[in-house]
Amino acid sequence: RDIAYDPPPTADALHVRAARVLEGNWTGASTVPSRGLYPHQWSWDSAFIAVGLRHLSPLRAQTELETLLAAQWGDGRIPHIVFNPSVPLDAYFPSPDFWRSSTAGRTAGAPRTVQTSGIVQPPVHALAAWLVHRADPGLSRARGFLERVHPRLAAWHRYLLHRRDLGGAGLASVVHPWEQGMDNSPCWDAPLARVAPAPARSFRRADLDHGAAQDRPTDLDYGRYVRLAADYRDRHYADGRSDFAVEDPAFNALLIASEHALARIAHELGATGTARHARAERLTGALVERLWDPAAGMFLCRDLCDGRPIGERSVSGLIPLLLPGLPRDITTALVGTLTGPHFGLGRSTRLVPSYDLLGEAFDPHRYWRGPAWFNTAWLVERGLRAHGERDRADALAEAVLTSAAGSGFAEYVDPYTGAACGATGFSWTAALALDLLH
Ligand code: 9WN
Repeated sequence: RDIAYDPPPTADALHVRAARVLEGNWTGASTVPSRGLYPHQWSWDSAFIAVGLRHLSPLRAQTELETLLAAQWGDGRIPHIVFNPSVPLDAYFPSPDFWRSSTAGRTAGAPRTVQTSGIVQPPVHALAAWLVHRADPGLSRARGFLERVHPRLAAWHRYLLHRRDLGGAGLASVVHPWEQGMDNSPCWDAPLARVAPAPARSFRRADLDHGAAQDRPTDLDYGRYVRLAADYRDRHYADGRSDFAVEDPAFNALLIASEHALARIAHELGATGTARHARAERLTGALVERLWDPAAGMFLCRDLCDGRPIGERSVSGLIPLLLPGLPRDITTALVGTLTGPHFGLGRSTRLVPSYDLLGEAFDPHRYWRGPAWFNTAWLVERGLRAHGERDRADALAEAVLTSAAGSGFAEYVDPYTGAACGATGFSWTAALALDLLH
């Protein structure tokens, strides 16, 4: 046997197992994050999933993104959930009858034929579309993939940069914790405290049928999520004043990374892309100006209701490391924070915890209040690599692979032990592990 042609057995096994997870979660036109807990299509999940799927089937990866983009609203927003009509209403809460997109969202241009939520999730899509194109440019060109997705991605960014510039400084704001994607992060505790929760008896949580209550957000969190979403729906999803409005570092860093990707897409389609790159640089300046905190050595969220920074350290504040145009002193400080006592990477933790190990609210098992997630690890890995931190990037990539395999592709893991939390067979965990294998 010529060992040069024989991949290492563990890598091979992981590849096959990850592919099996994605196969099992594929519905024919898109992938569910997890069969039990999340039986519909989620926006940023699909972007991460497409990044991994491109190694298995560039066609499926393109389809994943195109299915999501087909549910885009007339005002440009990409909804955070696209509902599968064949799934029973009580399988996930809030269901389509809560969001009522086709009626309450009519003035904002919600689609008529597909039911969606009315809020958004982080804009990873243009970055994903570019990576998917690069995996098989021949197929992409033959199918006109970029020609078709480009106008939709451009409208999505326009929506975020105009309708969601609630702070007036150029950055996009989120108006619900689900929009930022890290639902119960301690960053939201102070802004959410102002929101009167909807009564617990007015809704039924379906998530507790699948996930352990101690790993999930609390009932009080849910009461507030429901109140904010219902108020937004009752305003017909019009953007403007809101009881919850936050400028978040990860959300904006992903928008900037996607703006750079959109410039490359435009260039591939024959335009120069220069204006978009320039805008991405301007946004990077605004991100630093508004959200960088030199004393914390990381980016912090800004609460637009009182205009003040939120003094909680979340992994969100490390994700801007992804950006090529950050000043050197900032990237150095970010790496210091990542590997220092608050996040412990390479010392007490092997993956990046979602929240400050020393923070009062830290809980190694409760969702976004401490556990390590694979999408954030993948983003930080790219950031480390982009800034020349090769050894640290290699170690993090290796930790993603071993933790993904060892946890059965868990949704999230204990940041110290790597023990599985939440769902297993989770799509973005499998997809991003696959990406790091390549
Ligand atoms: C609400 C699907 C989504 C992820 C989010 C994660 C979780 C939903 C929920 O699951 O949120 O959108 O019901 O808890 O927090 O990041 O996109 O995987």
